[in-house]
Amino acid sequence: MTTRPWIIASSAILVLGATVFWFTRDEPTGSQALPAKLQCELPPSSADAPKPGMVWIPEGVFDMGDSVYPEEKPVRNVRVKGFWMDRTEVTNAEFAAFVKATGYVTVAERPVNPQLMANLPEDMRKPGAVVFKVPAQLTHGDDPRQWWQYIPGANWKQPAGPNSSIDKFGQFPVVHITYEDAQAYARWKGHRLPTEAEWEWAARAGAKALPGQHDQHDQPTSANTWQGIFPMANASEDGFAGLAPVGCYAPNAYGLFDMVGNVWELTADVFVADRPAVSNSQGLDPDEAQRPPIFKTLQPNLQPKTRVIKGGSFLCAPNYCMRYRAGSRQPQEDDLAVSHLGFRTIYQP
Ligand SMILES: [Ca+2]
Ligand SMILES: [Ca+2]
Repeated sequence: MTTRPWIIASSAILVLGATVFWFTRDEPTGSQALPAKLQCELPPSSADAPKPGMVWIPEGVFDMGDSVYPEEKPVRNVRVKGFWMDRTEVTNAEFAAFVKATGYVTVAERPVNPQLMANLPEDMRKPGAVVFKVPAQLTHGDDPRQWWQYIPGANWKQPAGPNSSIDKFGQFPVVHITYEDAQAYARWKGHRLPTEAEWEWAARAGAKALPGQHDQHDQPTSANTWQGIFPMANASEDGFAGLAPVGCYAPNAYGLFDMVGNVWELTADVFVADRPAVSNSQGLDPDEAQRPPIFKTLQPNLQPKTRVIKGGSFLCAPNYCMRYRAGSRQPQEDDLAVSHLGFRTIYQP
């Protein structure tokens, strides 16, 4: 039984600062159109990969962090050891195989415990998830409740609610996955979630120093983001208004697809807004990638409430959420299922 400690989703969503859009049988725009593609062709998997679809991320040292939003600072020098990483976001087909093999039930499918959240609105006491919909109009400023809706019955199998389906979307990234769900999948695979440092190093793909000053022109041209004024005008110049199948855009230099854009990706790290610099006297922290995912300062029985998510989503636009970068980060409630969030795993022999 989940507790949903995110209080009336709106506050959580406000923190998210970005949002989701999803194809449904009854598309948010009223259209019945399917996405431009249902699958994109991936190159052959590397012959030396221990498991199909993973690529090697070599060890290295880099300047982690960025300077666009306060939570990305301070930039600091970090060392990461090598690991294998899923070259794509985990897909619906992959997650379905896990559920079929284990009978796993995701957090968004489980009953909510109303005793722990007495102030929850009635419909939020039903299992469900938060789904992005393009608002018909904006009448309440930038209140994100205008484009996010809690939909009872929404979950990974029916991402927009009971009238939606993933029947044709096996190669799309799975969404409405919480930290617990992602951990369960990773354990089943014999993998784990990346730390923030591992994820960011992999996304940089060997670029050790930060790029220069950021501005709106940094929006990537080969990634699934939002072109236009969020949340009303989406020009879809990248080919997709909503989610894209995995692997439709050029991979980075390590062979990783969609690290930036498409879905945000969960990491193992607890989100700390005022994280300390981790440099030692040599200017780097050799243990950054080896730190346990849960900070040692937490009380044994205190469950962390938020994790770091990385890379931005198809909802990130220049006017809202310029987080289509390796160094961007946001907090994500542990038991909040949302339609712009997925994950990928790593394997360290
Ligand atoms: Ca797009
Ligand atoms: Ca992504």
